[in-house]
Amino acid sequence: MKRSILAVLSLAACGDDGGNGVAADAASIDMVAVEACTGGTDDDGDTFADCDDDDCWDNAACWQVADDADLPADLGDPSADIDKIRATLVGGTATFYATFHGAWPPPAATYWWYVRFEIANDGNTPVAGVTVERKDAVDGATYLGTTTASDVTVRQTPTGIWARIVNVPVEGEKYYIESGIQKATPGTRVTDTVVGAPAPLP
Ligand SMILES: [Ca+2]
Ligand SMILES: [Ca+2]
Ligand SMILES: [Ca+2]
Repeated sequence: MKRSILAVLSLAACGDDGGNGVAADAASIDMVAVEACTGGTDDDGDTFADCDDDDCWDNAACWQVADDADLPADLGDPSADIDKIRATLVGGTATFYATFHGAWPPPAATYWWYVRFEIANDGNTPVAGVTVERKDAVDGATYLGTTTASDVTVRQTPTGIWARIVNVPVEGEKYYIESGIQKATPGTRVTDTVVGAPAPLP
C-alpha cells in the first residue's frame, strides 16, 4: 500500500515577487513513497517490507512460481486459478502469498472458496498450515498439523492472500498452496494446486 507524503513549499511568503517578475505564492510537491522490493526495509510505511508488501507481489523478484493460466476457463471462476506464489520457511516461520488470474477475493456470489497454505514433511503429512475459506457467506479457518489460530496471521488484499505461520516444526520439507472454488450448491468444485520446496531467504 502506498502512502502519500505532501510537502508544501512556501516560496513567496512575503507576497511580493521581489522584483524578478515572477509571482510565486506557493508550490506543492506530492511525493509518493514507493516500496522497493529488495533491501529489507519498509519503504512506504505500511509495515510490510519487500515481498511481504502487496505492492511487490507482481515483482518478479518475489515470485517463487509464476504459474501460467493452467486452469481452463470453462472449468470455473478464474479466481480459483493461482497465478503467482511465494512460499518461504525460515527459522520456523512460513510465509506465503498467492495471486490469482481472476478477481480477489472471489465474487460474493461464490458459494464456497478456500485457500490452503500448508507445510508438509517428506511423507506428505501436514506439519503446519491454515485453510482460509468463505462458505455460504461465512468466513472460516481451519488449521493443519501443529498450527493453532494464534500461530497464524492472514491478510487479504485486492491482489491476493498472504499468510504467516509461526512455530512451524523443522521437518517441513515442502509446501502446498491449493485454491478451490465451488460457484454454487449443488455444483462442482475446481481446484488449482502448486507444490514445491519452500525457498530459503537470502
Ligand atoms: Ca511496505
Ligand atoms: Ca523494501
Ligand atoms: Ca494456475
